[in-house]
Amino acid sequence: MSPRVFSGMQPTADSLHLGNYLGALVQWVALQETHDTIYAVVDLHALNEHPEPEALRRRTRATAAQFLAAGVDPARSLLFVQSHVPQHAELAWVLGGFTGFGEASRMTQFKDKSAKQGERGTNVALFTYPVLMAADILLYDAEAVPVGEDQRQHLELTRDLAQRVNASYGDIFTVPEPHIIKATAKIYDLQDPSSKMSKSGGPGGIIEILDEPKVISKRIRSAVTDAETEVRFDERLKPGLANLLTIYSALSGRSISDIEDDFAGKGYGDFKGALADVVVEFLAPIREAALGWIESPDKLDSVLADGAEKARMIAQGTLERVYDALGVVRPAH
Ligand code: ATP
Ligand code: LTN
Repeated sequence: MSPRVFSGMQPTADSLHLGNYLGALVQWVALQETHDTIYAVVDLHALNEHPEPEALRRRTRATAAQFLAAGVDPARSLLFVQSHVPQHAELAWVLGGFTGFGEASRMTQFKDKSAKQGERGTNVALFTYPVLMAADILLYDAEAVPVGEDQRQHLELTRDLAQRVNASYGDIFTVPEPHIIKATAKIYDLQDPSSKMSKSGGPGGIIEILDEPKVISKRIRSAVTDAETEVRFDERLKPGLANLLTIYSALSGRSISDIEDDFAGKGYGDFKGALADVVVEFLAPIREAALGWIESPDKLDSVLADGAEKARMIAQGTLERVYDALGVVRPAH
């Protein structure tokens, strides 16, 4: 059997953005060639924000639709919705018993979000979020987890938990490795190139997969750059432009230095115009395919149900291994 991969994304927006796509989804698709791949829409993770029920339903399907449209192939990958496999929540409970309070308190994503939301807006699910993420990964014995740079610390915690359980109870879990591709591990906000492109950022700073072409062009043309005119990759001095060059290179498959050569002697206006064309052309078929899936919810739900059925089998096997090792008595039948 090929080595296993697991990854997930939350259904927290109607559309994924270029950061989600380039940071993770491109790798999800590529890894299908070499790995046994399992991907989930992690809806339980999204519940701590109390989304509108209708929005959560719509976004859960739209997120799966975009995975499929981007090239996740249900004939080669298991694709499912996290809550359809109840073992995720069960294993998360068990792992919670192995997670230090201080350890969880040190997660930067928790620190950032709880600082923003204040004590009253911070719930326990936000705190235990990385433990559920560890359960997602460990249930499938994943060896590699394709994610963006912002998830590195959560993966470190996952590894620590796996090693801790293994040290006490024998060889229970596979210890996963992060699969993070340096060039595209962190795509930045177009309006604020010091923060990552994020669903929770300002609308002007993100490019969504489902955006209309004219919106995409406008966002790229108004992206923040610098006072110079030379198209040159310099992350420190020209972070806005460097981010645009990263996107250009990733979507066109051309090297940064080739692109710099093309625009030698030309200004940022020409460069942004060409980049807008590259992005629009690249995303158009993905958008169309995603809309097709969104318009066929029965077909989509059936793909997700198939995935969940197979995922449950694997997840139950792992959970039984864990319960047996810990001394939890299993039902006789
Ligand atoms: P966002 O910040 O966009 O709301 P999120 O943190 O809620 O994202 P998910 O939707 O659960 O994340 O998963 C997103 C995936 O995309 C993760 O693998 C994450 O590392 C990756 N990702 C998110 N933003 C970026 C970015 N700006 N650059 C690269 N990868 C990213
Ligand atoms: N926490 C991740 C989403 C996520 C995930 C996972 C990623 C939940 N479970 C398991 C990889 C593997 C995020 O990007 N916010």
